[in-house]
Amino acid sequence: MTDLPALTAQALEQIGASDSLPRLDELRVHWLGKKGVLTEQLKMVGGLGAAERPAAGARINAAKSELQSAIDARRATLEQAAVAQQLAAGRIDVSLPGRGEVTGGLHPITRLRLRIEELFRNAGYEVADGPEVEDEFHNFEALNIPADHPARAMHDTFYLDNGMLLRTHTSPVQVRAMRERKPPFALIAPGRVYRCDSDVSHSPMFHQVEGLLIDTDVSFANLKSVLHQFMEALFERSLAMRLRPSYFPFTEPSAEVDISCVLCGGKGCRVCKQTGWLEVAGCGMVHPNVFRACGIDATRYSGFAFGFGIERLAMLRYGVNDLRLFYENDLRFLAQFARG
Ligand code: 2NM
Repeated sequence: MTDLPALTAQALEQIGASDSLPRLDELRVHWLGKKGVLTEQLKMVGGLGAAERPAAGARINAAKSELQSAIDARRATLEQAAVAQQLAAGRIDVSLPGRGEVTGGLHPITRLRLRIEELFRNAGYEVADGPEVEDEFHNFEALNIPADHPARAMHDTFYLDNGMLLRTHTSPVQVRAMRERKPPFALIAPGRVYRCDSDVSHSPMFHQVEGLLIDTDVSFANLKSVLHQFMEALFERSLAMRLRPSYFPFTEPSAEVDISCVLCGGKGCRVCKQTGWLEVAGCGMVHPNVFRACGIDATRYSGFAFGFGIERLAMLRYGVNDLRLFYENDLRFLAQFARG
């Protein structure tokens, strides 16, 4: 028989030096497997004399269990090391600085709308809204624009299959307010409006703010004063303002509102086409026919109304020279309005 202590010592050394679980399993098969070294030794015991057999068998079995214990211990060590390595690989250093989050921002049109709403709220106006899908009565009829009126064609209306339409202005919000409330009241109606019109300076959808104030003894001078104060508050500077006679079916008299050019101060530039003036709104005294359609006593009450486009004012306020930038949602453009 081979020198059992020497074999055992060799096996223990190999087991202690094994550096992986597959390698350890190879060793187990080699030493303890069905055809392993110690199993072969055990088979040879049968060839010994009867006196030697029990002691020889016992020695080999003791050696086998010593190797099995060594393998089990080594396996535990290797498995622990593997877990430790996995944990180390997945370790997160919580003391590292974060990646930082990019904060979003409000769209410039939204920002300007909120500012306009704030200015009018501070002046005692309510902010009202209403449906964008409207009927002919609220968008036209009640506003003194009958079916055969040329102003209907002027409005380039989007009609829907069910006889409804996309509102061409936010005036239907004021119509609903007049029919639901009792004067005196003052409100603005900001929102999206739609016109079948599209080129470099017209979008089929744009944003409007319209205002309406009704009380006894409301005058054209009141209208001019409110608009002038609003324009100066919006642009944060002294401005000249003038009213030019105009025509709207829903107001009489009606006027266009010009302010002195905010880019050149009135000297004349490309934006104001060398006139020194910018047209920024339309306005007028509510037409008696509108009052009648909305159930308001035109002999007792008078009111003024005005309307302007938010995009136009945003272009002037933020120095944007192309309307389309507001609709493309290019982050390089939008990010410039993210804060402040
Ligand atoms: C404008 C110009 C002039 C206007 C009139 C009304 C209503 F419903 F009260 F009659 N709302 N808005 C109005 C008047 C709008 O926009 C250029």
